[in-house]
Amino acid sequence: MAETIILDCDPGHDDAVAIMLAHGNPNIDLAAVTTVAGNQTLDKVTRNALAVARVAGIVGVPFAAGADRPLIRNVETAPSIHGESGLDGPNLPEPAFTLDARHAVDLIIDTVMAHEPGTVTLVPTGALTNIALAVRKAPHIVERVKQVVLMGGGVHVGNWTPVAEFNIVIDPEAADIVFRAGWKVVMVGLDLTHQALATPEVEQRIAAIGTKPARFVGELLEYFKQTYANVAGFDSPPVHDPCAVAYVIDPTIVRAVQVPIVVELQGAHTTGMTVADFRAPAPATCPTWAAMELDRERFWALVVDAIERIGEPA
Ligand SMILES: [Ca+2]
Repeated sequence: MAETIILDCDPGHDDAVAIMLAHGNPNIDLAAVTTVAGNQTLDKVTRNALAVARVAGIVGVPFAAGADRPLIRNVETAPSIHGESGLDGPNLPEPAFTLDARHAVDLIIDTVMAHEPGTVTLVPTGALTNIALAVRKAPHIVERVKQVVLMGGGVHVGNWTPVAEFNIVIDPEAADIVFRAGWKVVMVGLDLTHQALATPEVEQRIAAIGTKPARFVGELLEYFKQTYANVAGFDSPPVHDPCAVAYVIDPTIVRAVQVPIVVELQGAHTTGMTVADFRAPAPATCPTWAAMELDRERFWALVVDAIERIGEPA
């Protein structure tokens, strides 16, 4: 049985790989792709999502644009990591189809309600603005969604500030709504995604596939490698977002621990921190989980397999 997901993203180099993993893996039914301002402006990340769809040969999946800014705060983008386009590196093809007419929030709600209860997983890999707005507009989706598997946050490390991760800190109020909604939330944060490094060996395996989509991913990773080296001193870039998709495909690839998590909204130095309480075992009713450890080999095998299955579209 394939797992049905809605991918809410801000492509974004690692988002592009997440889209390809979701599309290429036979155990994922990609029901919708929605976009949110984050790595770049909404117009840019939406255009990028459609470009990736063309490269990967995605047809028949609705794509919709969502929030162009956080709930309260000003727009903050990440050109230092993702470039001026949000997806610098490869040539981006013109979109092959047009956006769904609905706002992303409505597409998310409609898609959840059109499926059986407990069958749709939300996979946000950007700011949580659209998901928070969906919770406010249609609170009944909370009990209908199977789980939220999000890339964001972290327990022991930040990236945009010393203690906060980009997706959370650019819209912490939205993250707070999502973490406190009551549904199961799996936080695939930096503790885990910093283990998903696109090493030279990984780059070689992707290059060896030899298709256009593989070359596209290779060019993305090459650009991402340079910016991560310049900005953060990484030898190889962490490919965050597909880790959340991989968890949905096979949860045994990720070791996740049940732990209460809250989002800091007031701190002078800690706004956007995801505060995990490890003082005692989590109560059985605790809805939040933190991903801690990645089976690197099986993760990259999934990514390589998905790109191989996509074949030669574009
Ligand atoms: Ca992202």
